[in-house]
Amino acid sequence: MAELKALIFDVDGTLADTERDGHRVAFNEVFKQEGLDWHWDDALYHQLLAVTGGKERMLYYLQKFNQEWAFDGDESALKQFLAELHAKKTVHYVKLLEQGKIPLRCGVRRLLQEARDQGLRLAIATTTTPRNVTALLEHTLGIESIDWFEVIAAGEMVKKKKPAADVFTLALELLQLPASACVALEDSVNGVISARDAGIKHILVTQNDYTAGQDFSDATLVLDQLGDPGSPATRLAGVDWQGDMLHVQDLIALNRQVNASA
Ligand code: XBP
Ligand code: MG
Repeated sequence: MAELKALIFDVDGTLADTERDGHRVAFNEVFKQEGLDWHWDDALYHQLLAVTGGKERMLYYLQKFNQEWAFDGDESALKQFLAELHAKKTVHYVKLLEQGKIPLRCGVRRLLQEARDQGLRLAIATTTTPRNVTALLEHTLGIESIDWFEVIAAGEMVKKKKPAADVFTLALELLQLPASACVALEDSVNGVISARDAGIKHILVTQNDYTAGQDFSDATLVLDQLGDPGSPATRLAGVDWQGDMLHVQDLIALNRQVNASA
């Protein structure tokens, strides 16, 4: 039976609540800067999150929520326009991170430290732009933390973004580990599907405001957060779990349980 060897983290919504005060704000800033009358309020953004990836999300917005907007060009010109807009959005987003506007979620720093202390390997499987990941790590945990993660698998490195399995499959390949030796840490149903379809059976969800109510029936355990001293985690669904904080020892025990029942 494969013992737990690595933790594979999603970024947006899992390591940090990056969407509402990060990506959404950066999108709106770039729309304004470029003279577009598009504005994504919180309710609209919640709906737009159905589609992962910033470029794909803008296209979805135009197709579903802003069909009146006219673009003078064919589909490939539109995609080029959105790609340029997206590159500018990344600049705004990284600025927000540099200003320290986006902290890590409760318990993330603690769990990463525990994992490192216990010799577990760390990886990332994310949809977001690699620059966004390194900037988040640098401005929360310090620049050296980028090297804590042996693997950073990102949406742009694969054919299909989440919910497709590609990015988790790539993370497993780069780690050279079987799925049974890894836990995926996610916040959304798209991420759970991606991990599941990559063959990962051990999936821990820490849900957030945007993902509450999604179908997490494929997750092993669903919590509201990882928990820290004075900020306990609450179990919401999945296997039995008791405690105030999710520890590496819990993940090791859960991995055995998941593999034994597979
Ligand atoms: C995250 C995303 C990302 C961000 C924006 O999904 O969907 O698209 O919203 O990042 P997940 P980019 O957490 O499932 O990986 O604008 O760089 O694409
Ligand atoms: Mg996420």
